[in-house]
Amino acid sequence: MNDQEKYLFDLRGYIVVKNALTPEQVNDLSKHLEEQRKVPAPKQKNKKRHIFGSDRTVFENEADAAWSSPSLLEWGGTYIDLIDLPTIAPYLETLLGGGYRLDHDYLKIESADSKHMLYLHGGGQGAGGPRDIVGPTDGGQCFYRYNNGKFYNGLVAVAFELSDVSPETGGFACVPGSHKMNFALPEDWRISKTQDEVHECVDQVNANAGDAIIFTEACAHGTIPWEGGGERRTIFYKYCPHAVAWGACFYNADNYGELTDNQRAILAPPSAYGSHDHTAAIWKKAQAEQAELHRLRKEVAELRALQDDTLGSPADS
Ligand SMILES: O=C(O)CCC(=O)C(=O)O
Repeated sequence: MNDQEKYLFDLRGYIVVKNALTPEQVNDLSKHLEEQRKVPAPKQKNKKRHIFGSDRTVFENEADAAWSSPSLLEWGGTYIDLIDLPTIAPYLETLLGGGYRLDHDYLKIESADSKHMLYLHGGGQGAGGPRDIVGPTDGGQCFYRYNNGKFYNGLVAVAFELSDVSPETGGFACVPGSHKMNFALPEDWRISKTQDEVHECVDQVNANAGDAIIFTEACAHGTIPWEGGGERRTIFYKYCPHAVAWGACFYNADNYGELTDNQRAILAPPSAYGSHDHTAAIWKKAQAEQAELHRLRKEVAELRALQDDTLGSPADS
């Protein structure tokens, strides 16, 4: 992160990294997304899905594990590479310090039928006000400061764009500089149902396919209401310092195939000690216990099926 980028991030609360992804990576991410869009959500049959990923854990099936909610990482390919992307990692290291962790991920599709309004949220030091999404529960996790030559952020989002977004259509929005605000966001500026209603203090930030917008959650931000044709498809990977957790679930690094040591460390649950040996040993045990639970559940299901075959199911009698 060069001095100009540091200046802009401190000034506005976000920067745009051009061409963070190669065209091949954008294609691979899009291909996996288009495959997943054909699969309806279990509880929303026939409804088009606009959101995927592990943000706000919701159990979709009775057997879902309590530790790791459904995540984009299960889609594999470039979704795994995004955990520790060489074009993004130096920014995260500067903004969050060493040992940072991936807290949650999601993917959002904006189009004429997604009907998202702008809902400004975030805002440092509780400046989002009492009606902010995290306002009433902000225990200090939504922080931003720069001290003694170091950045401190409670949550840093990396928004990877998969489509070009034309300036008048929609996209990421924020109140630049609000990560350092000391006054609550005026309530009647928070929600805009149309672009005409968006207050002039809000910046609309456009980026093309392959670009990444890096922003601090402490900056009041949201999504400009979509007006026009086409689609915006954006992947969000959100990172915390190693001692901080935002989501209610953690990643189980055993669930996503072969990972590098660095990727595994970034998926670790929170701890003041980072990926220190004694913390790693605790999570290793928890992962082994989760694997054992899955094995036992599978065994019980197989025994039940065998019993039904041997005795006949109640429907056969
Ligand atoms: O659409 C966007 O880029 C903003 C998303 C957002 O508000 C969030 O991730 O909290």
